[in-house]
Amino acid sequence: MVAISPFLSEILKRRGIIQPEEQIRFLHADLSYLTPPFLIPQMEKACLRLLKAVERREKVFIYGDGDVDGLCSVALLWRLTEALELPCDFYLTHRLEEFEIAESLMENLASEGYTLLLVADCGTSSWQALEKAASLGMDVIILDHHLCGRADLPRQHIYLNPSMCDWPEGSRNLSSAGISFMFLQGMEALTPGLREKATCDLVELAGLGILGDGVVLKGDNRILVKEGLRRLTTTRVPGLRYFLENSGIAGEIKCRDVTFKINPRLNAPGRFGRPEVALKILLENREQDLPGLWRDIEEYDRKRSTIVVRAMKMLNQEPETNQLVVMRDFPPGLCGIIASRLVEKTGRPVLVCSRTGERIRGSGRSAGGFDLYWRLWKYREKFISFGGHSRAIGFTFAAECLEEIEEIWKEAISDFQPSTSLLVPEATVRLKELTAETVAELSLLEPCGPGNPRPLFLEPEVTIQEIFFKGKNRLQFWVGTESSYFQCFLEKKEDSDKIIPGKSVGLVYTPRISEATTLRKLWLDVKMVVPEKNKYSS
Ligand SMILES: [Mn+2]
Repeated sequence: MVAISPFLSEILKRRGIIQPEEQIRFLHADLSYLTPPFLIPQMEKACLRLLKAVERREKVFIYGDGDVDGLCSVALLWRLTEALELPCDFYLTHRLEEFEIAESLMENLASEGYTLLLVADCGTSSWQALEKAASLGMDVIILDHHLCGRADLPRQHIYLNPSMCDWPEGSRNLSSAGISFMFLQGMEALTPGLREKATCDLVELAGLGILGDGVVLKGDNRILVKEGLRRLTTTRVPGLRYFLENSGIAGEIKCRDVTFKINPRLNAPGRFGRPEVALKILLENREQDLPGLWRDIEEYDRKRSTIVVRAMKMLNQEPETNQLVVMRDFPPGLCGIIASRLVEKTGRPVLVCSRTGERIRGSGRSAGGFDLYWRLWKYREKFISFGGHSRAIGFTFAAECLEEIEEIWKEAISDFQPSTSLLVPEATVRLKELTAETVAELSLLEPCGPGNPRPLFLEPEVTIQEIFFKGKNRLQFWVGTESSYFQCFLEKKEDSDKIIPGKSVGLVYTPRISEATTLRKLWLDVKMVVPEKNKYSS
């Protein structure tokens, strides 16, 4: 195993990864370091139940959410049932129309002879449907990470949900696609020959789902994303291969390729109530059908992009008010995107809604450590539907309740303190201490994301040499130390007038190695310009 430099070791220690063996494990973990599936509560029971279905040739139904995490979960479960040769069908929830699983669906499924349901990325809060299923003699395995809020869920079902009981440390933040992958691993351990049917090769689907939900990239999540990205380049999922070839992704695949190029496209059809289009491309094995599916996805994605750009333009002209936005007849599936954009802009929790007739549907996104779900949970009776988790919620309420909801929201966010923690550098690192080797080694921290951020350092005093590019949103300049020069990128418009050649400033920055040329050059992504040392500390 490669030794870790003192520089990187210090970074890990500050992040709470202290022992040398812990550090090596963190940096070099592969699938063999995942939590063993049967340490997860109820996992063995869930696997044995599915095995029983195989023995009895039961009809199995898969029900899942239509976002990337849900789609990837369903794709994993579908390929599993296929490999097990189980008769199976699926349904994706159209989040425009329904929030909870309909009780009537349970009746239909029972009358069609289904005896086992696999529910992914939803279902924990659908207690009425779960009770109905139990009363009809159907078993349900729920693979979900959403919060429950009830202690009296029907006991005959199997709940694979880290928010409901004590899961091993590394597995606690798994999204549903991660939980589904663990389920596959469990099934493989109990089913001779299953691994050879290539179900274990689907870690890339787990990785996409985890990135789609923005859960913390620690423990099993980080391992699944890291391995998923690595294996994506050689994926055996034909639709994903087609995706990569057509979305301009080449070379080593990074989190941002998934976050900006793959996942938005997979999410797009679902935002207009057609998530099955995206699922089809993940399940399709016939190469000749892929171009048509891809064209459909691209069309939904363009439509999404046009509507979002137009809405943001409109909202940017409005004065910032109480962070509750109501638009008329806006596609409800796009409210979440608008909310996320507003959170990025304002740093505050936001609710974005669409009013159609007498109903208002919407999505909320949180900021800082604000627990959106629990803050509004006590008012859930005011909503027709309400669900989600600490960082994101979805809801519907009657238009006549708008004023009341506005009051509730105002009250809920009244003590919110916007956090600036994103821009607090984790250490002072002088530019003269940086070498291409140490910066290259930082890439071992990847994949970075929530819970495992890219390193952010402070250079307290450096002289600006020259500005060499000034664009609308971007400024590029040189800074110099006694021994070397660094090329800097600044993306924060407000800071651009602080960049004056000859002036000394402090920089909050993330170093990286240039990927554009074969020459290994050190670049700095400058996140903030601060007054130089003396003025900064006074
Ligand atoms: Mn999810």
